[in-house]
Amino acid sequence: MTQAELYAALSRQALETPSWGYGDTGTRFKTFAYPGAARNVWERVADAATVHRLSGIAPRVALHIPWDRVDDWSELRGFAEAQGVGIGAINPNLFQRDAFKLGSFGHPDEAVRKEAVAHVLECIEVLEQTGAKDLSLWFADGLNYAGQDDLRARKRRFEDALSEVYAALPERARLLLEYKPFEPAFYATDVADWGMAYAHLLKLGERALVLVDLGHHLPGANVEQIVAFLLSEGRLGGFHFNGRRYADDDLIVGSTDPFGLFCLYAELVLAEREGVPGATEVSYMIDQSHAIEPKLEAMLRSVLNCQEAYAKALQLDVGALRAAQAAGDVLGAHGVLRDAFATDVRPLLRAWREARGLPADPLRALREGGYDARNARERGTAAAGGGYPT
Ligand code: AOS
Ligand code: ZN
Ligand code: ZN
Ligand code: ZN
Repeated sequence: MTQAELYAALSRQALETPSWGYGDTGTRFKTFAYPGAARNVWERVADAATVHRLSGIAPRVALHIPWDRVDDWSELRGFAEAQGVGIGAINPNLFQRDAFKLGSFGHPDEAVRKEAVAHVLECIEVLEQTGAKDLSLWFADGLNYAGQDDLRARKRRFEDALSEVYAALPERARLLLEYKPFEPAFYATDVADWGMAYAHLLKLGERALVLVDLGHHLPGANVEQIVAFLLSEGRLGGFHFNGRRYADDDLIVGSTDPFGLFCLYAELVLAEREGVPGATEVSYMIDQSHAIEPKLEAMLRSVLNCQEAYAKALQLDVGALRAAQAAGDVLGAHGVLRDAFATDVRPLLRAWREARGLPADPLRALREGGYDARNARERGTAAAGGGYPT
C-alpha cells in the first residue's frame, strides 16, 4: 500500500464508543465512584466527543435505553452533532425489570413477552429520532436448571418476537443480534452462540445480522474464523470489542491478546481488499465497563489499540500471503502474518495524526489537557456503592 492509501484507510476507520463506558460501573461486589465520571447521557456524549476529538476515529456513541434518558431525542442528536459525534447503536434493556426474571422474548408468559417487544418498539422510535442505524439486541434470557422450561418453545417464542420487531424496523436500519454462552443464565442461554443467532436471522431478512462480542465465547473458540465465516455469508453486522481472559471480562480491548485482535483485523482487511460484499458495512463498537480505570483514558486506550491492530493488519502483504497459501507453504504464509504483526506502526500513526491536526500522542494530550480534573471539579463524585442507574 502507498502512504496515501494507508492514510486513506486509517482515516476511514470509525469506532463507536458506548455511553455506559463513561459512567461509574462496577462488579456485583462493588461500584467505585470515579471523580468526574459522567452522570447522565449529556455528559456521556460529551466524553465520547472528547475521545473522538483526541483520536479522530471514534465518531459515534452507542446508547442504552433506559440508562440513557432524555425528554427529547432530537435535542440529544443535535447536542451530539454540535460536539462532533453521531448517535450509534441503540441498545434496549431486556434484563433489568422484575418482570424479566424468567426471560424477555423467551418468557413463558405472553404478557411479559409483549412488554419486552413493546420496549424494543420504543427503542425503534429512539432510533428514528436520533438517526441511528443499528438496533442492537442482547438477551440475558436463559435457564439456570435443566428442565426449568421447554427449550424448543423458547426458541419459537424468540422467533415470533424477533420477527415482530424486525417488521417494525425502518428500511434504512439494521437489526444486530448478539450471542453469549452464559451469564446471567448458567444452564442454557437462549441465544448462546453465533450459530443460533445466525439461524434466527436467516428467517428474518437481509438487514438482520450477527454481532460478535469478543468476550462472548467459550475458552479456545476461534473468533477470527467465526468472523471470516459470517463475512463470507454477508451476515457480520458488527463487533463489541473488549479484552477478555476468562469470559465477559469487558476489559480494555487489546490488553489481553493483541495477536488475536490483530488476526481478527487481518480477516477484516482481507475481506475489504478482496471486495467481500458488506465488509465495509460492519459496525465497530466498543463494549467495555470500567470498574477501576479512569473512564476517558480507558476508552481512549481501547480506541487506540483498535487503531494499532488495524494499522498492523494494513501492513499485510496480501499477494505474498495468498501465494504462500496456494503453494502449501504453511510457515511461509504464517510468516507473512507475523511480519505484519511485528511492524512498529507507531511512527506511521503519529505522522497520520499530525497530518490530520490531531495530537501526535492522544493519551498524553488527555493527561496534559486536564480533562479529568475539570470533570471532577464540574461534576463532582457520585455516591459510591450502588449499581448502574436503571
Ligand atoms: C452483555 O453481556 C452484552 O455484552 C451487552 O452487549 C452489553 O454489555 C449490555 O447490553 C450493555 O448495553
Ligand atoms: Zn456486548
Ligand atoms: Zn460482553
Ligand atoms: Zn457484557
